[in-house]
Amino acid sequence: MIIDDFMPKVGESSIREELINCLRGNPKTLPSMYFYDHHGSELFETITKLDEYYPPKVEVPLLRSTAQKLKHELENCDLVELGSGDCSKISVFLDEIPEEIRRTIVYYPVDVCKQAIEKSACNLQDRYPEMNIHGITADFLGHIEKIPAKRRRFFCFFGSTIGNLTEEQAMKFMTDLGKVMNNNDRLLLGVDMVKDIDIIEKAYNDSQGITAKFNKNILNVANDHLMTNFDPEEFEHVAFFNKKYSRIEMHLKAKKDLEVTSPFLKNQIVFNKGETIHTENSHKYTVDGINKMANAAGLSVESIFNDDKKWFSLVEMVK
Ligand code: AVJ
Repeated sequence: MIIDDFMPKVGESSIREELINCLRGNPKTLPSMYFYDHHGSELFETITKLDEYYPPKVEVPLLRSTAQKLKHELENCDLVELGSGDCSKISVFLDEIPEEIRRTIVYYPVDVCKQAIEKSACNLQDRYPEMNIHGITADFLGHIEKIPAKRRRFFCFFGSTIGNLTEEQAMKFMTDLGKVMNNNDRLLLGVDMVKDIDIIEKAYNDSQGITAKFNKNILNVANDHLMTNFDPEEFEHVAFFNKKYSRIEMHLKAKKDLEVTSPFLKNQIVFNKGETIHTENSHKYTVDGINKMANAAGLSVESIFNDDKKWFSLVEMVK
């Protein structure tokens, strides 16, 4: 098992600059990629087990049935999973693949969280001793070219992580991915579909407050990088469906007037009571939107695999 690390480290100025720019913006933002430090990745794992957070409940059975249908496409492939997280999704998928086929696969989990890659690659190696694993810690938006291209590749991008990107970012991501893909490379893309707004909003406002903790934890991550003095408890978790953009937005709302300082900043960051930091978008798609993304990437949609209610789609695209 190999792990390559391409992520910038805590203390690197590129991260500080990005975060400072975001917090100086109007409106203030923080990139959702920064949710996933060690603690944030664990909180997200807890979210995936909540009753209200429906996406994994729908996606997991869909992964099983889809793997059954696509297993022969995986023979002698490099299986590249973008945003592999705890690798729970790919194990559902791989469980359906016969051992003789798994033996011919090299699995490349790609994730921003080094701890997640290390832990999950080890677990996976125990579960599938016959399979080769090569972990990569990278931000797949910036480092897509770091992914080896020696053999035919089967890209997986599950969990509707693509939903975190704005339409413009998603188009750029798909275009970049389309460019690095070779003929006959495949992509299996998980997207959360538009549905009843109540159901969507409940998924991001769970009754146990885990999503609130997850949202607020991004302030601890900012504190780690910027040595700021954010107190997460001085902010309120806000999540709602924005119809215009067909997305859930998560924000952190200042409960009172606040000033935040950092040794890397000349001036404080000032918050008026009620002011928010926009921390995440989670887009919900239509079939139309899916086709637009495929077109942007120069890929053709082979199949769209759905659950009965059409809450979630696994989209198979081929170059
Ligand atoms: C991991 C990006 C798919 O957008 O639903 C869960 C992250 N945010 N609850 C999502 C998340 C709040 C999740 N993704």
